[in-house]
Amino acid sequence: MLQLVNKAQQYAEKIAIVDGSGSYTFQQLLDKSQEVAAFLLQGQTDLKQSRVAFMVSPGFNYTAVQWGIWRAGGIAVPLCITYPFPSLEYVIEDTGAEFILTGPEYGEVLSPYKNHSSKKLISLEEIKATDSSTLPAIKTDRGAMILYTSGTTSLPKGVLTTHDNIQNQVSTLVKAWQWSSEDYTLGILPLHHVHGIINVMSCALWAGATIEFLHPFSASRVFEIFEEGKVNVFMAVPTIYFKLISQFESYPEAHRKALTERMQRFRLMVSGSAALPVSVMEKWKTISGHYLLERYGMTEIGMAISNPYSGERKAGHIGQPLPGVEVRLVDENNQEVAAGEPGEIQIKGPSVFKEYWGKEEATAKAFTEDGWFKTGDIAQVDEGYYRILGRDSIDIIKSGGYKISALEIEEILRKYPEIKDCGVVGVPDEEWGEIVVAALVADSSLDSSKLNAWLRERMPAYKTPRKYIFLEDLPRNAMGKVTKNELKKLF
Ligand code: MLC
Ligand code: AMP
Repeated sequence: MLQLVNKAQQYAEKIAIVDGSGSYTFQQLLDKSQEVAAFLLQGQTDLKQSRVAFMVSPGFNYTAVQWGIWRAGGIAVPLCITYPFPSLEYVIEDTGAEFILTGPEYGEVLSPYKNHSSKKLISLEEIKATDSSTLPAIKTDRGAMILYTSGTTSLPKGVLTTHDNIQNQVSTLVKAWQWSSEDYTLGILPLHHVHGIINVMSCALWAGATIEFLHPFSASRVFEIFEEGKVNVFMAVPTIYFKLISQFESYPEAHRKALTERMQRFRLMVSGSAALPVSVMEKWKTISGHYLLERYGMTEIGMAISNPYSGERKAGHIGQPLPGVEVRLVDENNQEVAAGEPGEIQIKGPSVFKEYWGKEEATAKAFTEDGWFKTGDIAQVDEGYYRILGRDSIDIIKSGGYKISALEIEEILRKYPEIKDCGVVGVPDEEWGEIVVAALVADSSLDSSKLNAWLRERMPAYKTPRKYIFLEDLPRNAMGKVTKNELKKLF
């Protein structure tokens, strides 16, 4: 990803980042990331792909730390800033991170790592300008980043991408969506997933554009920033568009009119990470004048399929393969399906990740023998435009744009003393896409608010079940396997 750093020199005096603490030029980003890199190296010549976990709020410091890790030769492992300790510990231990960098507000949650025998917990405040050491030359086939994704196994998997992978993911989008140094975007998405890191932050910086971070997300603040008149590119998940629509509808007419006029001047508005309901798309068109550009991607592949920047965008469709991305639809035997028939999306190309960190078997299972990555998403092509029909696993839930594993939640629920058995599913929800719900076989003494409090110490809010039902037994098939489709109907 070092091309990103090199490109920054071209825009040295331009504003790269705006956050709650001020505005920062590309030169300041280069200087601060150099400082972070020199501090991490401590006299070594290269971190040699050591994992560096970091828990930093979206903003200038986040980016400087990420670039600093890359420039020192490390692998960047961004931690979700809303995770409770057990979820952070899983990522830190699974990656074998040697360094953990933390913003001052996260020192407390990470304090169990203070004075650790093999991991260095470093507060950002400790990083001071050192006599800069020479930074290593880094081959772009080396590992750059590990992002965690939930899947069909109970434990999340670390997705390792190389600098080459990320460079391809970013440069493809910059070209396809015509990013330029004139652009100004708003960063509201979490920075431990590709949507926020690649599509918004890295594309903006690659093009020499400015990114303003807003954290935490607030629909009214988004509109206030829009009103300032600088933003011209905006990307979000469908849940955010839903929340913005509700906010917009609460304003008096004159305010709505002024906002609409402002948004009509934007260059581009994009939706992705989950299916965009046609109703949301249509309402947004009325409000903003924009026909949202919907695209499809995944942590393992970056963006793969997109509606066109110029040309017809089709509601309910994800578009066509991006340049450099090979896409095919196959049946259960990995045979390509006939035109118009549904099949699993499989992907090949330089954007596709290297491996699941430390999980050789899972990596092998994720690819066909001839090297196609199996997404697990089912689609069909209508008049040249791909349309998502569903997923091959009922255990994967998408809520608020986050991918959630039902199995992971069940495993944690089963550890609760009063729960004997459980089944977790996702049920459709207008705002969140799906919400997580759980059927419990439990002692009658179980108090669900106590259970919720217990869960919140073990998983972030977005994974916790929103509804419970209590059953004598879970519905099962003749083999004794829980029939999740039956379970869904019970909600
Ligand atoms: C939070 N809440 C939920 C929820 N998440 N309720 C139901 N389902 C969920 N999933 C509840 C909280 O408990 C809380 O209620 C209230 O909503 C506000 O919580 P919050 O955490 O403050 O939420 P908010 O900041 O409003 O978050 C909403 C959001 C967030 C949409 C901004 O979910 C988000 O940033 N989503 C984006 C995720 C993302 O970037 N995915 C991309 C993955 S990459 P209470 O009652 O407890 O106070 C990928 C590849 C690709 O998918 O193609 O891009
Ligand atoms: P993640 O693993 O969090 O990166 O999520 C990737 C998944 O999000 C994909 O496998 C799809 O199931 C889903 N997804 C992404 N974009 C879209 C979209 N535009 N429409 C429907 N699903 C999407």
